[in-house]
Amino acid sequence: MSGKITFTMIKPDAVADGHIGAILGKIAEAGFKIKAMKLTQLTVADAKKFYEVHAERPFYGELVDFMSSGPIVAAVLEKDNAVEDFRTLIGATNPADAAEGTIRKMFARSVGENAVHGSDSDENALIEAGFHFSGREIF
Ligand code: ABT
Ligand code: MG
Repeated sequence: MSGKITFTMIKPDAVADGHIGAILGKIAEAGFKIKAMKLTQLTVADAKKFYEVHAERPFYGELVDFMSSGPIVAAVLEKDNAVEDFRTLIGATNPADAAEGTIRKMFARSVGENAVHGSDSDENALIEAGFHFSGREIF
């Protein structure tokens, strides 16, 4: 059993496609508690910083443009084993490879516009939560 916190974003594609409510429903149904949440938009600088680890990858430019293209929902979620269980719930990065019933299988457009983000480690969950929320916005 690992940490209790993960960080998620409902990405611009899923917000534009009207899936906020359905995705939050899946998240609640899976037993995650919402600790912080807001509708916001990443600037180009925010998106570059958030995805810095991918700076050398060929898809970085498109990724930054996409992630800053429209509003997102940012949220901090709590559950036992949060990081791993949330990544199971969202499914593989490429929706074509994602299991039936996962959020990406149901709502993602493509590998580059894949509906949701989930932190990939306990350490990154805390960094990402701190990137979007101050202490008094996390309950
Ligand atoms: P994130 O939750 O967005 O971090 O996705 P995930 O951890 O599942 O996958 P990674 B490898 O971190 O992908 C980051 C973003 O880059 C996009 N991407 C990835 C591509 O567009 N092409 C690719 O070939 C790969 C490997 C998918 C992710 N984001 N979006 N949107
Ligand atoms: Mg990732």
